[in-house]
Amino acid sequence: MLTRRDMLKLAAVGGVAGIVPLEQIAAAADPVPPAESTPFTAVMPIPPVLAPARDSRCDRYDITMRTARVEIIPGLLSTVNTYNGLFPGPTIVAQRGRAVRIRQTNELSVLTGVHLHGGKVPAAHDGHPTDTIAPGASRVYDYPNNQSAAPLWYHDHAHMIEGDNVYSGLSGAYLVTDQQEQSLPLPHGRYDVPLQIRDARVLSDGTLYYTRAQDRPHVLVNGKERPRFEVAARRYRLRIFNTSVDRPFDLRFADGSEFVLIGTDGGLLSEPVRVQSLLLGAGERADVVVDFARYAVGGSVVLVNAAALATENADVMRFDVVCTASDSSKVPGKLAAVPPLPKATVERNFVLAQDWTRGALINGNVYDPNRVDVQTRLGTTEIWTITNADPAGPPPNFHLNHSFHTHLADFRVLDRNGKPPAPTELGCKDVVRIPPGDTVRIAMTWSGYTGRFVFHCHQLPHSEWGQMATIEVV
Ligand SMILES: [Cu+2]
Repeated sequence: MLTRRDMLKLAAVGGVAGIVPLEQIAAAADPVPPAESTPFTAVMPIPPVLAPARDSRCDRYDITMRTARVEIIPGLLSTVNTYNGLFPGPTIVAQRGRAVRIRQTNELSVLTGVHLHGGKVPAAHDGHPTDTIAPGASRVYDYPNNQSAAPLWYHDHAHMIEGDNVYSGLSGAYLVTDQQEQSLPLPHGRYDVPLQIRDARVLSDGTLYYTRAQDRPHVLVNGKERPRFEVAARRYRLRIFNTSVDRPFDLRFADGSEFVLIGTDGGLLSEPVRVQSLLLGAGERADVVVDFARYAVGGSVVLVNAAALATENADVMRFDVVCTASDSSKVPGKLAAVPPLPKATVERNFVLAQDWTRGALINGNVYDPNRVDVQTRLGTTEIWTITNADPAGPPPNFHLNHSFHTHLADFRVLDRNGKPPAPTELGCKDVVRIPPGDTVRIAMTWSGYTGRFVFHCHQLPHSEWGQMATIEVV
């Protein structure tokens, strides 16, 4: 079987322009059919929180990237790439202001590199695409955690194979917490649950197969296909991560019931917002509180994806209400201070486009790690106007979207096509969806560290295909 990785190797000789875009690789012709979906059979696991070795200066972790055989679909074993043998990787909980030092050892046969997504991290520790870990090697990443409580995640970022590597399993949650968050009466402990949602194509022989989104019929939550999760009839905090390499999810409860959005990529909102849906592009996160007390014990509710294709099963997972429990949690009317940004002094325009012969482009260019595309001075506040220049198309059209991500700096979404942003785009963000024809304005302050950082499309087949650029902060 010629895999995507084989094609990348073949194409690498010709440089990025020679890469076959993922969209042009159909899985349908593959002789091994996908495994049957088994909704609500597997029990959703919660990735374990890794225990650090603590010293006076930091929390230390050792993580090994290695292959593992895991049961994504009941009864089938899939070989995946992992952090510490876990799919997804172990969760790291970091305290604001207390540094974390992670030694990452690569026991895989591919180049890797680890980016702390949403982290304000010095350039040398940001997991720059060319700053990779060779098979057999290891390196240390230092994360200062001088930032507010937020649902970050760590994932692979090795140049031109980040999509393959993340798809194969190299991602995990990294939750920054702080005293302000801990002072709120939100659900916590066992009632604070991460949901890392992605799609996949698992073949009937167990192979986790990398292909375009429309050929990925399986939906995984915390590494299990369309699982079920037992809850008590009370409030839960759910940290939802779209860890798909390029598929948006429009998440709703099948009964249309409301839930409360309390935070986005970069942390808590100033005030909670009642919503009935969450449209999350690849890489986006949402922090929500759901009250399962509305259901009787013995009842259940399915979380569905309204952005599924008409030919796909829209089910994501099922919550089974199995008992009652006391509940002193609540969602306060004021969550966090989200101060306005300083007045912007620089404005820039970025046009995203796809060219089947050249690649996925930012302002007409494919990524060149040796080129500085934008330079700014430390502390500058900027407004970026980002346009998806390509026309809309009929489904399956996942590949026509973009998911714009900045390293180092969080941003605020100012407007989308001149209109106020949706609730899921309030607060501090680091990824924003840019569907065909849309123009989105964002504002950010380039503070914290000097050096070269990337910004890119978080539809990783696009960033692999060149949709990435460099900002140098001086
Ligand atoms: Cu893109």
